[in-house]
This record gives sequence, structure tokens and C-alpha cells, in this order.
Amino acid sequence: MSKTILDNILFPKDLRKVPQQDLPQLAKELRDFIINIVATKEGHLGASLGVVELTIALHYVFNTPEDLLVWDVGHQAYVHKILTGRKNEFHTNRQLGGISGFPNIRESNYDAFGTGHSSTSISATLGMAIASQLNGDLKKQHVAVIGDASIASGMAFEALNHAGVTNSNILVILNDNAIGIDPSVGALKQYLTKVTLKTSPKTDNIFEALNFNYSGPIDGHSLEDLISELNRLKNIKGPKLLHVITKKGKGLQQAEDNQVLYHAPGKFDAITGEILPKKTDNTPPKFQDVFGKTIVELASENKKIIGITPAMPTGSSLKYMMEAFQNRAFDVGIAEQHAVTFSAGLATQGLIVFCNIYSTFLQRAYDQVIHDVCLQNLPVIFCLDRAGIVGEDGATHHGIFDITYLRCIPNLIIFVPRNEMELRNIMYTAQLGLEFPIAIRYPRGSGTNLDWQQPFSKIEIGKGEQLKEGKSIALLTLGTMAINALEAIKSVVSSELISCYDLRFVKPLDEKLLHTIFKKYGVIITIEDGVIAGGFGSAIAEFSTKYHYTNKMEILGISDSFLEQGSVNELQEIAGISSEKIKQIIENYL
Ligand SMILES: Cc1ncc(C[n+]2csc(CCOP(=O)(O)OP(=O)(O)O)c2C)c(N)n1
Repeated sequence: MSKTILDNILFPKDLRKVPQQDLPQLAKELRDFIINIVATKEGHLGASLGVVELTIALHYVFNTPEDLLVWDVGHQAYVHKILTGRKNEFHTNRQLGGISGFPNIRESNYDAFGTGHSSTSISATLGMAIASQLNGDLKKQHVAVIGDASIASGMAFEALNHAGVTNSNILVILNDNAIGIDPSVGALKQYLTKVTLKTSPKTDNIFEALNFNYSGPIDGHSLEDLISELNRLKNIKGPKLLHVITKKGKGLQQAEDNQVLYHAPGKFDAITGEILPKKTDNTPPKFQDVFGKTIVELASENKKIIGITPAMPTGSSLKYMMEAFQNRAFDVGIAEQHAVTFSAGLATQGLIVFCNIYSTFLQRAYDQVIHDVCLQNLPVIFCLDRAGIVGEDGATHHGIFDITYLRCIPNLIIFVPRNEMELRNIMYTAQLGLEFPIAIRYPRGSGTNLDWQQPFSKIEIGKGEQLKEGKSIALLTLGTMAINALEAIKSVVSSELISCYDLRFVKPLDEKLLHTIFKKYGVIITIEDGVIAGGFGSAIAEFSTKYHYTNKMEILGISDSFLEQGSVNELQEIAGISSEKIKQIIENYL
């Protein structure tokens, strides 16, 4: 078989030897390479297909890794990874022990900054550029690539605002494909559309108003245009912004036609592009769909209900409510801080707000949760999707800190549903009217019940439940950790000795039940899919100390280090919260 151009490239220095007229052929080979691997190994597809030419041009023109290149979010960095020494490992993308699905500062010196959460690239790149200036290095180039959805986020604006009054050598590349995971929203998106269609007066350029040297829009699939423009900009000092128009999913027809679905399509046929059918009959629903369908059901009865998502209508399934009640469901863009305070504002006026944010992304809006919601005791209902270990997205995306960072906030109720029915019922209970804000955290993926759409019933706040009776050891669980615990109990020989309780509420704790437990069992083992430090087990230990109990206690959860990527089962095993690991712990006490 004859060698391809890509066969000869491991690093950008190899790329720079390729004659410019051969680069379109390389772009084709890179697309095939990505499609072939992502088709079977899964991962993010559309965003990387859209930046093939841009990535080639950047590494062709700039002297990476000396010149610094930062990819915002980083889900579009597959081409970058392949061209920077990781081609032969790319088949391990997102797997345990493999390469990360996002740029990772520890993985390669070409990954100038680790990303995963959006809109950090301009701040980070500005920091690098100012550091170069302070070091007297005036030649170094500093490039941030950011999408049109991410640039609309507060942090990106804060960075533009700062950069505009520096003379730092920073180039922001706005990769404008008019879509995030779902179509981009907001006034800035409308503005960018006008610029692209050339219907905006030139004097109105928003980036020029912020002191950026603006150029574009240019065709982000024309290697010729990209290379000549990047070469020109290399010699211009000060903050610059290049506006590049690309198509998400470029080169795979289905991915171009259905950009939302092909953002991360799962397994598909590499030749036809068709997504391989998943078993859908007789499989329990995803928790996100239980949320999405239940809010529609509740909202049709209760006119005060509002739904909010920061840029995740599909991922959170709020899209069902956006279809059913256009005026009462809002995608506010990648703006978690705004989503929380906007919810607070709505709540001051008596509206019942379900603010759905992935657990990991609520980290962005911590002060808003404390200052704007909890301090004012506004009964906002936070639905925290993807709580716990999320799997292949890895360290940037695990929702494992929420119990800890929320538990210390006064007024906030924290509930963890064990199954689909509990999620429905707590949503039902919350919209009946609570005196406090509540955070409901539920995991990624599917539940276990087909018959989940049962009549609503009210949940008593602060009430735990016994799931299994036993004599000497009590397992205390939260949410779906009960499944692992019950499985573990089944597999030990003296299972009659072991009890299992689902506390359900991290806050308020069911103290009455806890007194019963601490009086009855010599050994208490807590299990959570979150970090141990300050989490659910810590809450139980605080209870124990407060009332001077001396029972033996063990806390199972994620230890004090970042958990990388892998399947949920693999990572639960590593964290010591799989049923097998729980079984081994129980056996130590038998
Ligand atoms: C703080 C934060 N919120 C939400 C997300 C989820 N998310 C990942 S990619 C993405 C869309 C990014 O769109 P854009 O910036 O236009 O980049 P593109 O996909 O077009 O490359 C979103 C919302 C995130 N990564 N970080």
C-alpha cells in the first residue's frame, strides 16, 4: 500500500515539510483517520471535523510548541492531538490509561493549557502573553481558538475586556460555526451572523470597539486563505482577533446535516456515516429524560414552572420543555453564573424555577448559588445532571465535588434520588412549594426501571429509608450507590448481618434514623460517588462526633486525587465503590 501524507507526520515539524499544495489531501486523510477511529471508539466528532484545515494551518504557520496554542473546551482538539505526537495512541482516546479526550497539560508540551470547561482560553492565553512580555520575549506567539458559543460566556468577555487595554501579543481565533452542542443563542450570535452576511455596518465591529485588530470573516476550510492570513497576523503586534467561518461536521455528510446528533454520535458506520442502532425498547430511560419529560408533565399543570439550561438543551433534555412551552424554557447560552442569578431573579417574583446544570459546570456558579440564591433563601430548584463519575469525559467533567461544595451552604436542601421514580417525585414535591432552595443530583446514563412513569407522590424532606435489614453492619448509601451496596451484600456469605440504608438527603440529614443506626450497629460504612473530603461520609462523621458515638466507621468515596477517564465501572472499581470493592470492605468486618 502506498504511503499517505499522514503516514509521514508525527509532529508539526514533519507537517511543515509538506508542500502547501498537498495540504488539502492531508486534510482529507485526517478526516478519514478521525472518522475511522471515532466510529468504533466513540468520542466527539463534529467539532474536530470542522477545524481540520484550521488546525493544519496553525501548526503549519506557528512554531508550536514554542508558540503557544490553547483550544477552548478542547473537544475539537483531535486533529491537534494527531499532529502533535499522539497519532499512534489516538485509538486509546478517552479510555482508561489512554490519551485524554481534551487537551491536557501533563499529556503533551503541545497542550499549552488543559481545557474541558469552556471559555477559559482567552484568559489563559493572555496570561501566557503577558508572561512572555515580562520575560522580554517579544517573538513568541500566543493563540487561543474559541467557538462562537464559548466566546459569548462571561469569562471570555472578561478576558477580551482586559486584553484590549494591553499590548500583549495575543491572537484570538473565533471559530464561528453558529453552533455549540445545540445551536448558539443570544444577541452576540445574531451579531456574528450579521457580520458573516455582511449586513452589519463595518463601523460597528464589536471586537474593534474593544481595541482588537479584527480581521475576517474568512473561509475556515480554505487552507490558502488561512495560511496567508495567519502569516500576515504573525507580524502584527498587540491583541488581534481573526474571525473564521467553519462548518461543524465538515466532510461527513450526516454530521454536516445533523450537527447536534453528530456532536458525539456514539458508534457509527465509518463508510456510510449511519449511526449504529442502539437497543431502545425495553431499556430504562436516561435520568436526563426523566427530568425532561417530568418537567413537561408538571409544567402543563403548574403555570409557574420555568426551566433553564445553560447551553445544554439536548444534554439535559430540557429541549422537551422548550418545544412544549417556548416562553417558559430558556437556553441562556454557556452562562452558568447568569443561569443561577437569572433563576434567583425569577424566583423573587414567585416563579418556580428548575435550573438544570451539569454538576461539573455548577462549579462555575458557586458564588451565585451562595450569594444570590441561598443567602436570600430563594427556593430555586437546581437539577444537577451528570453527578458522580461520568466516565470517558474524564477529570474535567466528573460531577464528584458537588456534595462537598454544596453541603456547607446554609438553607440548601440536597437530595439524591435512587431511581427514576424518586427523581420524578422530588421534582413534584419541589414544585408544590419549598421553603428552601434544593439541589437534586442525579447521574449520567440510565436508571433501572421501565415502569417509571408512576403517579406522583410527595417526598418527606429529610427522610431516609431502610432498604435491607441486618444485624451488625450498616451500609449508608446515597442515590444509585444503593445498587452497588445491595449487590455487594448479596455476594457476601453472611449477608443476614448487613443492613443497608439510603439516606437520600445529604441535607437535612435524617438524624432520627441516624440515632437508630448508631445505636444498633457496631460498624457503619458510608458509600458515595463523590469525593470523600467534606462529602456525605463526612456529614455522617460530623453527626457521630456531635453526639459522641464511638462506632467503627469507614467512608468509601473518591480519594483526594483527580480521577482520570475510563468507563464508569472501571472508575468505580478504582475509586473503591464498585460492588466488588464494597464486598471486600464488608468482609474485613465479618
Ligand atoms: C462551562 C461549560 N459549560 C458547558 C460546557 C458544555 N459544552 C461543551 S462544548 C459546548 C459548546 C461549545 O461550542 P463552541 O464554543 O461554539 O465550540 P464548537 O463546538 O463550535 O467548537 C458546550 C456548551 C462546557 N464544556 N463548559
